[in-house]
Amino acid sequence: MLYLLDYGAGNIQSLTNSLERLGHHFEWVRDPSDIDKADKLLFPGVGAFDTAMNALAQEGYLEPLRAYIASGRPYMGICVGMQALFEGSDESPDVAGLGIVPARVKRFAQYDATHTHKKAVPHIGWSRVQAPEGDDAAARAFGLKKDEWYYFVHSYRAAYTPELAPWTLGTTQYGDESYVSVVQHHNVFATQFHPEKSGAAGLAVLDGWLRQTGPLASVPRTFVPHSTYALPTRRIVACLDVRSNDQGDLVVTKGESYDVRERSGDTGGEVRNMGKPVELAQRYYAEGADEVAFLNITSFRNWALGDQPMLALLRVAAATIFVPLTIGGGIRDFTDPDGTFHPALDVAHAYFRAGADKVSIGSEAVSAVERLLERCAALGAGADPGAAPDTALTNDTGIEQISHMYGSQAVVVSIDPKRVYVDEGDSVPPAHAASLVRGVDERAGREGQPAQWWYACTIKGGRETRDVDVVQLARGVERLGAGELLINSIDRDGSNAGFDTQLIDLVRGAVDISVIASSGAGKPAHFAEVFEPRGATGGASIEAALAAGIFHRREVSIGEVKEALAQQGLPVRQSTAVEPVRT
Ligand code: 1PR
Repeated sequence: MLYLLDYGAGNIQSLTNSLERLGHHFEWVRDPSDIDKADKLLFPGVGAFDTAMNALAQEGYLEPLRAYIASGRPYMGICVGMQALFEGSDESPDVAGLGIVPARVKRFAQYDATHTHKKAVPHIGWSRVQAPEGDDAAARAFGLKKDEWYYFVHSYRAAYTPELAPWTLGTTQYGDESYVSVVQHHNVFATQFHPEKSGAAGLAVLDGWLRQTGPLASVPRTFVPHSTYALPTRRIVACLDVRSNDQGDLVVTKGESYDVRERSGDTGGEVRNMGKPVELAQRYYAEGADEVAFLNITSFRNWALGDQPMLALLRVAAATIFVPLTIGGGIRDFTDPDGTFHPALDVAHAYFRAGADKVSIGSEAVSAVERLLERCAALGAGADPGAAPDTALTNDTGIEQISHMYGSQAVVVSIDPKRVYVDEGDSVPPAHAASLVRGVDERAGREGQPAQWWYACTIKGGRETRDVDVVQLARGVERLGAGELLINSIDRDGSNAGFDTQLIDLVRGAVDISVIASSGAGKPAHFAEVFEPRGATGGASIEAALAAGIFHRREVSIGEVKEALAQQGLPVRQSTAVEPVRT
């Protein structure tokens, strides 16, 4: 019998969905004594290292887990479930790991050894796994393929060293760092990547491990250093803006500058209906989307958890889509009319339990940075929330609480900026000078003229503009613990005119975390353009680009976008893997 170890944090729904899809039955470990009943044990760790290890200790699982592994029965760990095998992690220096693999896990470096290339940390994306020389047979036995891409989300890694060679079945390169991405030694198998989120290629790995019936012939593994510089693929995200239409049905809609009502014709005035959310998302998964995002665009009106159809939609989508799912809208603290307080963490928790891998926070992030700026001012710390002192962090925001519980990679902040033009005679508010750019005017009647503007952040789907600029917001939420930024543009939304590269470059240059460009994609060349590293960003590229309208209207396919990027020499995920047949 296969047992799953759930310590109560993190999204394990995706994994259970994968196992069900593959037809493998499992039981939950509910008590330390269950561990001894297992013939196979799977530990899908998600979140922070200390959260996982402390939970294992508190529940009394540590010793039974060590005894289980020592007994020679098969163990598979995923992500933190792999890192738990090590002696410890710099993520929580005072917390010990299981001590089975003789090394420590350390944080990725932001720069390469020569300090010329900068990479985002966390590492979020699809990368390859290389099997050690001469050990291809073992890799194949576990369903691993060297020309496939697997989905990673982590800030900490075990560096690939000669001491770890006997433990290493796969290595992955992030920038100039080569790390252990698959551990395999006797009965222990573990992946740093998420097989349950790696499409058909990942399901093949899960299935491969589950189908192992005995120990593999052991091949001596020698250390082969890697010297290439490699980044993950550029990700293409399909986005579905979801809301109820005037008939009360949940539909995918699409706006122009956030106005989602039809402007003319028989349906003039109605909410634009682009299709059914789950069906569209399944189509994008089949067409090769690297990620799917659902944004509940009217949830600012009510409490998100009052919106049960959104949760139902997410559950159904997660049961059939095996790439990362992000859900946004309404993730904020809320007080019921009866006075009951619900923290944003509760909303996130419900979304993770329903199958989300990341949550996206919009309006609440602006309020969080406004409060951070107030605390910085009170402490005399200036107007850059990215440089806020520790004493300004009070752990009372959803961003901080969710990222502590689930890891920063699970927290995306969705920014809805709007250009504020600074015409001759006007001056830029000094606090927003960092977000000032110069370029050509796009306002009706002034197109093409030289202009300057800054980017103000908005809330409630662009309905209210706040006195926080995009650089302050980006740096503030990074300081609070967000792992990724989704940069929309109200000016470009639905325009097909291309991404606002000045906006994207501004943000890329201001933060070290992963950046997703959004709004305005009209043709494949727009993606190639936004991924181009430019001087303004210190030579760094962004990690992902998102589109909605062109995909919904079938004007451009995800395959065409990836083809254009591949022609440009950029790595993209083009999988040939076939889902394993259900048993
Ligand atoms: O503020 O935490 O409740 O989150 C609300 C979320 O809903 C935010 O992420 C916000 O961006 C989003 N949202 C709110 N109103 C709208 C609207 O359109 N009326 N959608 C909205 C934002 C932007 C993208 C869009 C891209 C690409 N939509 O989702 O898909 O612009 O479009 P394109 O490729 O067609 O140009 P909270």
